[in-house]
Amino acid sequence: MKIERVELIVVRMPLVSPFETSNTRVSELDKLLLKVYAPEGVVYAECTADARPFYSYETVGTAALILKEVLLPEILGKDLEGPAAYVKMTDRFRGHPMAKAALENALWVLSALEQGKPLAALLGGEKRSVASGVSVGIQDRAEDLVRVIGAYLEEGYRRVKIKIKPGKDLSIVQTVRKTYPSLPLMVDANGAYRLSDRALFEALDERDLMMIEQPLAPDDVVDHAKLQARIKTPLCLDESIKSPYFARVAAELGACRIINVKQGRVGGLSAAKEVHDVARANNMGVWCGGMLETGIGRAVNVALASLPNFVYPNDISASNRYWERDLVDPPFSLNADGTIDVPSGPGLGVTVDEKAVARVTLAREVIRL
Ligand code: OSB
Ligand code: MG
Repeated sequence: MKIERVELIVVRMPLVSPFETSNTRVSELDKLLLKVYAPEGVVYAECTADARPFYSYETVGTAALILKEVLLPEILGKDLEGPAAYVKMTDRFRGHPMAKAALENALWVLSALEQGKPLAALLGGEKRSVASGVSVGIQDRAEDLVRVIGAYLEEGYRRVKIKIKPGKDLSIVQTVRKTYPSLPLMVDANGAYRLSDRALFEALDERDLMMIEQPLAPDDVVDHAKLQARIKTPLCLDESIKSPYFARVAAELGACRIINVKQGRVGGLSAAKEVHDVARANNMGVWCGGMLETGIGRAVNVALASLPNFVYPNDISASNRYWERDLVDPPFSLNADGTIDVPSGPGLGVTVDEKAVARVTLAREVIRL
């Protein structure tokens, strides 16, 4: 395959409701999309970076810059064998996993088109549908949270993840548990605590949670191991697992028992597959995390989650949980059994709705040789 040119498109998507985590609250999201032109076809990819560096240091701006000045000049106009060759060529550039991943996504989709296969099949996916959970942001009042969760449960979601932060943690979990005693429930702190907060986690340990996601800061891998040794509830790492190497570190230190896999965070689908494999070799199950993607990124996540060691419900919800109008046709919908179908058509398996993209486009730049 040979990439002839790439359009970098910045879109601004209003969320159906604001989303609050321990470090920010957003009501609209800027996303960087890539429209990639090759002889095999024109494909889209989505970068998982946000407008501002709350989740990771990357932003829409840094990703666009790295793509334009570093990654695209490396491959434009060259004969490329596929994603593996791209990974090899760009491995020597340090950092910027989300920028790297976005372009690698496009190459995977092009390879899938070339071979006439769905992306899931090319990745080694086996499932025809993936279990869907929902990630619920911090709400102003506990009653709001209970009501929001109730509505999602009626739709059929298989598990609920609630965001927590200091001051909105144990009491919130207790309130939710009182209303929904047997709900598959987990919490995500996005790194808001320190090991010195261990009393909180010992209390949460009695609340029958499926797992506690990223309680401590991204760099605190050793402290996660100390915390995991003190509680029976599995820890799940998200931000800390920056690459397949950190999956190994976490396994060897006992820093978690479950990994949230996000292809953007670990530097692409090849690395995400490696994390999946390292976890399996260490008897850890994984699930697919989300970055409030549009349907373009969601299609990639669904394909990834079809791999066999994705054994927990994923942060892959239906399009209408995020957007009034998604960017793909058909949008992703929730089946009655709380699953989402893995697209079976070649490539991404969904069509990008270019009119919908045009309506939310803020900026567009063509990069060519
Ligand atoms: O920590 O998993 C996270 C969204 C943005 C940034 C970080 C996270 C999240 C979510 C949302 O939890 C998951 C989704 O896309 O549904
Ligand atoms: Mg998380």
